[in-house]
Amino acid sequence: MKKTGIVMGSDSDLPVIQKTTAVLDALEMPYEVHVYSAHRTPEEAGNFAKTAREKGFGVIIAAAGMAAHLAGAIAANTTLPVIGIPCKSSAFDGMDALLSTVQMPPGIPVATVAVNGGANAGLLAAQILAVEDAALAEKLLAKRKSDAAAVLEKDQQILSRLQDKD
Ligand code: RP5
Repeated sequence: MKKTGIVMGSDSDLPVIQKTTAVLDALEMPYEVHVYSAHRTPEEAGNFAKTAREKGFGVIIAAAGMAAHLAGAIAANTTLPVIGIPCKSSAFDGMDALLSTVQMPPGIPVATVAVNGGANAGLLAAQILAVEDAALAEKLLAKRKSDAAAVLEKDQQILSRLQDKD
């Protein structure tokens, strides 16, 4: 299976990325995590993107907050699919990072997930790689089924709790 590259702009973004790695661990997907910033270490971020395909990566997840140019800067340097996670910082509730990540100009796409959407970034990476990987697609299907079963279980619990009050 191809690796998932994960890049965060700062180690302060780690709590968001831990949601991503939890998903990838559960799906037994190989990944590599780096701290590279579009602004503080632009050369390292660019080099990672430029060499990612030959190093066996199939998709890259980039998480950053504030003026979040990391996902776009990574995408500018590779034709691998890039998933952007806008991270919430103290100002603007993450709207700054959301707009910086999602508003890419035509030609350089970034598939942007929700603010702090680390789990969905992992799932989207899995779905991209599962296009060519039937075993991974099966695992995704099994997860959907168990997630749905958990919701229906909660439905029953709420139903009986409210009925008990009557
Ligand atoms: C961004 O600036 C990082 O992705 C982080 O979300 C934000 C703040 O970085 P630190 O000052 O915590 O290193 O580049």
